[in-house]
Amino acid sequence: MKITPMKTTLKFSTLILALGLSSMAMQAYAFGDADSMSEGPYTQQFKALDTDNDGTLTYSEAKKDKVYAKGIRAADLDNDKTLDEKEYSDYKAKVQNKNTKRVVNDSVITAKTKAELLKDEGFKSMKISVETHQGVVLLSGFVENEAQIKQAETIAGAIEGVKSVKNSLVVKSN
Ligand SMILES: [Ca+2]
Ligand SMILES: [Ca+2]
Repeated sequence: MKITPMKTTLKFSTLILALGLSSMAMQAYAFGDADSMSEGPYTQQFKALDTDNDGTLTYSEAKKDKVYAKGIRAADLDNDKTLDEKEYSDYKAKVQNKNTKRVVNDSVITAKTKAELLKDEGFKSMKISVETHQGVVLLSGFVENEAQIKQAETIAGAIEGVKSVKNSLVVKSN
């Protein structure tokens, strides 16, 4: 007869303990969720733009980020006039990849142009500076004669990815 109430008390306190633990676990989960679990690389930026905090960006919200001022229709894949976080971050990643590629291409163009110029005996002793920005190659420095100026420009213009050549080469005056 004495055992039953003890058991009940034990069960009751176990239940309280279990409830306490599970609510602590839920709180920990909730904190974890807010801090890191759903965070992508663009989550903070997305939240900053979402001024009414409804989880989507209207065109006017998104356009505060200049990346979307031009490309908003391309970003809005389901064409519902708002960007959800996935649409936002996919487009952002795409644009940033493109930018990274462009920078790589510029340095590849510079390296290839220098290599091609060095293959030519006439340019080996010249100090020709090559710079590339967004596919535009700038040649500068001193060469021996007018023909070399043209030749360097032709060589640079033939490199893959070159949009145009700005030729600032000059003939040595001595
Ligand atoms: Ca919004
Ligand atoms: Ca959309």
